[in-house]
Amino acid sequence: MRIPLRRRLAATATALGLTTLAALGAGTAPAQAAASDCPKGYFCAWKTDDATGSMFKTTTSIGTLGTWNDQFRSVSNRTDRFACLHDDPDHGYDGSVWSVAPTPSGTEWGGPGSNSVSSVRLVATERECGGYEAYPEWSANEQAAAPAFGDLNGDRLSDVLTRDTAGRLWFLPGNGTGKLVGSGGWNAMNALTRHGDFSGDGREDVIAREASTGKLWLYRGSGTGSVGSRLLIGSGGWNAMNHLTAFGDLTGDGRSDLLAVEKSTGRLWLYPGTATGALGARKLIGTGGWNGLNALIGFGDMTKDGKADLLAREASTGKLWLYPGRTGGLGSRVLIGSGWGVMASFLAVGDHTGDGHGDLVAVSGPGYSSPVFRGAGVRIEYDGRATNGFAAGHPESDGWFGLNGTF
Ligand SMILES: [Ca+2]
Ligand SMILES: [Ca+2]
Ligand SMILES: [Ca+2]
Ligand SMILES: [Ca+2]
Repeated sequence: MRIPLRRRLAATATALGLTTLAALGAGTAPAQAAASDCPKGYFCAWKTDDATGSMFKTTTSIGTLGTWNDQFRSVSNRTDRFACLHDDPDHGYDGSVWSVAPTPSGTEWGGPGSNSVSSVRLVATERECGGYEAYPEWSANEQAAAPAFGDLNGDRLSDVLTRDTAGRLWFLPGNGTGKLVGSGGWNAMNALTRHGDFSGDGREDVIAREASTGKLWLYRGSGTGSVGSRLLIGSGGWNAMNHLTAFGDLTGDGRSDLLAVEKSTGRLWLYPGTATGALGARKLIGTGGWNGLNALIGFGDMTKDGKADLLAREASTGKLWLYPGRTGGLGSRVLIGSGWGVMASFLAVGDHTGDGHGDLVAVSGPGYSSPVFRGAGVRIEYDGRATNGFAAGHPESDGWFGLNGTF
């Protein structure tokens, strides 16, 4: 239960609504017998190692603990949020911070056992215990040379959408901030993809697969980074597919199309977008072997022929391949580079550097190492070249950990 945070950012503590000492006193319960006495919805702590005796409890963040300062030895978190236990008062970051995962329906308990906790903060995601926002920082370098791919709000700056572990959706316009565009429930989706316009209004849209039903939903982009009402575009069966990839227009009708790999056969299917926003009859564009590729990236036009292209990573080799778009299908693949196996995910960000070439962002997995950063959660930018492929990557941030999908 004692979880040291991997990363901590000094001097960025965000003071939330802190309760007063008086409220703390009101939350202090009389002597209790067991950890199970911690009520659902509360964070509780005890001065003993076995969760017995006098019990502290709270449903809100608390900046100073009064008589409970430096007293916590065992804790139970029956809220639905992470409890951040700060050695500093007022949720400071000079000392250690522990995060305790939510176990709202359980009676698990454990402890810092440190007699060092001086303030408690309840937050939606573990990242926030470390002083980070729930979303990662995203900076769009330059306006794209042309209105393009990767831009949800039409300002020619590449945007990112990210889902946090609490199931919220954030729009990152590229100035380091995040705007909440989905207040919850997105964890019901087990695939998220965007790129290109499916609804026919010229704005980028989001496609999501509902895990429990295998239904496919189109969330129409509003043009401001948020998504509007959803439209059912697949009535079921989509859990049989892998690597759902909103791609851009492959059929040549100006509407974005969807690619997906059939898990049972390794076939690659093209689902054409139509005038109604629904998907047309699917077309086989890859006869097999696509299960050997463990990342598909709808990249936009790398080859500069006006047709969207696909990048795909080969699982066994870590090689990245370019599959150039042809009208209605894909051409022969071209090797882009090796060593990509260490990356956890990819993000096509359009022309992020303003030179007319599409760029790629990768987020590292645990095996990553560079002179600047190492480990999982490093954002690495790869600038597109005039010819196919990318310049050497440059790591930009190590704050892309503990997320739940960026796309
Ligand atoms: Ca934008
Ligand atoms: Ca649209
Ligand atoms: Ca199309
Ligand atoms: Ca192309």
